[in-house]
Amino acid sequence: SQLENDLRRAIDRQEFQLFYQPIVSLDTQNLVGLEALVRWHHPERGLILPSEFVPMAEEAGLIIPLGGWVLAQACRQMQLWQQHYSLATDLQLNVNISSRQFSQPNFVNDIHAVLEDTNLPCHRLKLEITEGVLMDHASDVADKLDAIKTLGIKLGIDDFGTGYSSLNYLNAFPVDTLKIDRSFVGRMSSEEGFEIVRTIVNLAHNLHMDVVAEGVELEEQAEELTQMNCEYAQGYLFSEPTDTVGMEDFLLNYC
Ligand code: G
Ligand code: G
Ligand code: MN
Ligand code: NA
Repeated sequence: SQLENDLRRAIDRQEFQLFYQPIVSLDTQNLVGLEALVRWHHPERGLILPSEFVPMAEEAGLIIPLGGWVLAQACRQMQLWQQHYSLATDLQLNVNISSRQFSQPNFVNDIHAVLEDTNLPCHRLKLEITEGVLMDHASDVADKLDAIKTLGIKLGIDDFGTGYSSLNYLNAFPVDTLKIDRSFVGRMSSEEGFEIVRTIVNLAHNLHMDVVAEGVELEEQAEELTQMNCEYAQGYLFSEPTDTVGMEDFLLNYC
């Protein structure tokens, strides 16, 4: 398609941009990390969101170079911010990884090389993968996850609850964090929705994982999540995803 051709050229033409969204501690309200979210500025169509082009980039294999660009760009930006704002705590950098990226034979080495190039310590990076990656029957999934763990890179499961994880898989792999999908957080005002969120938080804690609630928009949700001992939250209540300039304003309030 035309859009796929455009996508093919978009990296060289520098049409991609990263937005960042804060992740905060519910207990202290402190900023603990940032999730990098890619945007495409199409020369004719304007801003295109990843829901429109990431699936296409996966299909065409273009997610490999695009994912490499995202990771390097986000690591560099993180280092600049950490130095410039002399932040008291080391912020975590969350980067989304598609299953096609993960299944590359050199996936772990390539990630490690970017971390070495940019000097971002391994423990500062958290890879957000989806449940589908864990459920992939490829024989090297466990080895890759172990190699990531050995390097000290963190792992989070994105959109948790929307996939088809077997709890056995979840327990077998070295996962640090569950991110509760925002569709569940959005239904917390109903009794069933509330119980589903509480059940996921308890599940994570029983498996020694911490929890990020996504899509937190209301003070009431933040309060209920805090009472459930959910550690972290992300959503419009704290900040929308913003470009680097907007993020710098946000960071100033934390210095
Ligand atoms: O903010 P938003 O519309 O951008 O994000 C929509 C979805 O796109 C998210 O679920 C996220 O997982 C995915 N996404 C955003 N940035 C990236 C990226 O750099 N790589 C991959 N693989 N997915 C991304
Ligand atoms: O699937 P992934 O969680 O990585 O995608 C994040 C997506 O969710 C982005 O598209 C982002 O713009 C969107 N998002 C982030 N915070 C909120 C929120 O509080 N409410 C809603 N409705 N969407 C959000
Ligand atoms: Mn994500
Ligand atoms: Na998500």
